[in-house]
Amino acid sequence: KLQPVFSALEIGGVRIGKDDVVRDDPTNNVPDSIFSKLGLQLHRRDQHPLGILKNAIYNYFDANYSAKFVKFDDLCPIVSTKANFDDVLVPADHVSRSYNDTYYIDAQTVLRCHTSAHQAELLRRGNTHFLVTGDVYRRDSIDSTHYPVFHQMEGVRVFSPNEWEASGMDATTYAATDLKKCLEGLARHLFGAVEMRWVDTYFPFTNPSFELEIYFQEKWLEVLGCGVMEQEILKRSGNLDKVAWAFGLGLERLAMVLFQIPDIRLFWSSDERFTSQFSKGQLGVKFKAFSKFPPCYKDMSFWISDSFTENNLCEIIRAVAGDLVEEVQLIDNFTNKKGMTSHCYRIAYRSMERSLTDEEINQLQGNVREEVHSKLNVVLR
Ligand code: FA5
Ligand code: MG
Repeated sequence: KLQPVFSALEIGGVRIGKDDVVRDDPTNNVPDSIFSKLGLQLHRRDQHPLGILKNAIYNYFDANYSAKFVKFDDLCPIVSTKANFDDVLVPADHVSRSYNDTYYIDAQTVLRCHTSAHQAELLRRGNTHFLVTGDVYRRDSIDSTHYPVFHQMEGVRVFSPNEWEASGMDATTYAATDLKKCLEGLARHLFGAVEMRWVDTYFPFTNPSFELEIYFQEKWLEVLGCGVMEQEILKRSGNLDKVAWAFGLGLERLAMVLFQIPDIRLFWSSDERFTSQFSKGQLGVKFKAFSKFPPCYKDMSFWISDSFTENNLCEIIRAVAGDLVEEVQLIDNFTNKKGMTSHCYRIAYRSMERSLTDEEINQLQGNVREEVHSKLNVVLR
C-alpha cells in the first residue's frame, strides 16, 4: 500500500488529519476514497513516473531559460474558494464551483481543482517565473484518462515592457508566441517527434486561451491548458504594466504518452510489476503491460430524476468498486411520452493486477445497484 510521503495537511495551520477533521460539516462532500489520497504526493517520488516527469520538465526549464523558474511542489492542496476561484476570476455562477464538480471541505474551503489556485498568491509575493506541481481533485467521469485525483504543473512567466517592445509585437501576441514556443519545445524535449495540435478554448483567467492535444491510443488527448493571463490578475497582484503567460499541464496525461501507460489507475498501483519498471531519471522507458485481463461489462438502466448527475453516479461506483472500475459510459438515453427519462450506463470492470471472478463482479454490480438505488433517487429498471 502507498504510504503518505509526509503530512502536507498541517501546512498553513490547516489540520485535517483523519482524527481531527471537521469532516462532519454538512457541506463536506469528500468521500473516504479521496480523503485517503491526501498527502500521498506521487509527484514527489523520484522513482514514480510522475516524479520522473516532473524532474524532466524542471530540467527543460533549467536548460532553456536564463531566468530561473522558482519551483513549488508541496503547497497544501486544501485551499480557500477565494484562491481556487475568485483570485483567478472564475465567475460566481461557473459550473466548476458546484458541489457536483468540486470537493468541498466546508463552504469556504476546497480541495484545489487546479494548480491555478496558487497563481495570484505567488504573484502577490513577487514571483515572476514559477512552476507549481501538486495533486488536484475533481468530481469527474470515469475512463482510462480521467481520475478524481490527478496532478498538474502550473507555469507562469511575467514579462516587462522592454521585453516585448523590442520585438515590434504587441504585448499579447508576444506572450502568446513565447508561450507556444515554450510548450512546443517542452513536448519535443519529452517526446521527440509526436503528433500534436493546438485548439482554441476558453478559461476565465486567460485570453487568448489554448489547449494542446497529442495523438495517443487512436484519439486526440488533451494534455494541457494555457494562455495569456488576464490583465486583471496581474493588476491585482501589483504587476500593473506587465504581461504574462500561464499554463496548466496534466501530468498523468503527459506521462501516459511518455511511458505508454494505457490506464490512469496504474499511477496508484503499488504492484511491483508496475513500480519496478521505472527508475529515477529514466525517461526512455516504455511500460510493458504485465497483464491483459479481459474487461467485464455490466449494464444498468434507470429512470433519472431532476437532481441526477453523472458525477454523482461515478462517485458511487468508485466508492463501491474502487480501482476495479475502468469506465462508465452512457450507452442509451431516451424520454418516454410521459416525459420520464431513462439512462443506460455500461460499467466496465477490470483489475490491472489480476483476473476477477464472476462472483466478485456480480457482487460488485449488486452493491453498485443497491447504492445507486438508495443514494441517487432514481428508479432502477
Ligand atoms: C485547468 O485546470 C486550467 N487551470 C489550466 C490552465 C492553467 C489554463 C493556466 C490556463 C492557464 P483543465 O481543466 O483543462 O484546465 O485541466 C488541465 C489539464 O488537466 C487537462 O488538459 C488534462 O490534461 C488534465 N486533466 C483534467 N481533468 C483530468 C482528470 N479528471 N484526470 C486526469 N487529468 C485531467
Ligand atoms: Mg480542459
